Amino acid sequence: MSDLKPLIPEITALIRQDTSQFVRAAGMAVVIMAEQSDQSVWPLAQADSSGRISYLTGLSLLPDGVLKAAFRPNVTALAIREPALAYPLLMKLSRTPDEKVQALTSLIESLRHTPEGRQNAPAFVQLVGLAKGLLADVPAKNRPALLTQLADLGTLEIRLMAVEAKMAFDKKSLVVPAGKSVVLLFENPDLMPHNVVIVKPGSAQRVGEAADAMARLTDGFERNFVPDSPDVLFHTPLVNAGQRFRLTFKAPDQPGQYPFLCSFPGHWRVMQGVLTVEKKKP
Ligand SMILES: [Cu+2]
Repeated sequence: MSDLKPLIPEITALIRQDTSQFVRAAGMAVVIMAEQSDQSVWPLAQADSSGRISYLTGLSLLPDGVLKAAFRPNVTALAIREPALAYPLLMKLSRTPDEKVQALTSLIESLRHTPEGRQNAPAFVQLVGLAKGLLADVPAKNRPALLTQLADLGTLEIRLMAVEAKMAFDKKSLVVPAGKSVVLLFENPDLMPHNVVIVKPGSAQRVGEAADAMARLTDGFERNFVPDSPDVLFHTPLVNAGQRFRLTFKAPDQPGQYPFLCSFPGHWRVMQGVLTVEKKKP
């Protein structure tokens, strides 16, 4: 490798001039191998997007080994600006399962912190796909939690529980921004079944009474005691003792006070609360 050393100035000049990404990347790989270090090319990697891309591509061309793994901190540093290239490389440079989990977790974290307005952009969607692909590289025991985080990207998770032997929800009030994707995780540790029915503003009593009337129907239970009514916006099925249900919905665009109630006949009179839909922040 030391035979390459005299060529380094020439190759470095070539990297600076050549507009072909691949030639620049290959040049960087050669220089890194010759120097057993990235000291000459790291400044180029910090200069601009093209430099970052060439550097990351150059690293990926290096034969696997200790040398390559040494650049993990630099790849981490570039990950925010070049996630599509950096994260797969970071996974390859990770030598332990923990490092792999850490790399994928930080990718998912950065996706979670992407402003909502940019979450429909093709680059974002592509990164979500990339993250799903990288799941195969982490230990199986870590996958379910990471997959849930990925599935919930861009969504707000709120939790609601039935209170044991109290005929009540643990919260009287829930707040979500208008138009937001929401996951309502409803847990029922009580001994009897309950559900959550979110209704139009001012319609709690109307829906509650219609639900009570379903007690006389032979199929009321199968229908979860949820009235067939335009007042009902979103609902879980009846959730049995010790069970939980994830209700996914898009919050109404119209801000307001949306009652939520358990529509099991009789329950709604005490078992209810209000979902406040807040005006979206500009
Ligand atoms: Cu109930």
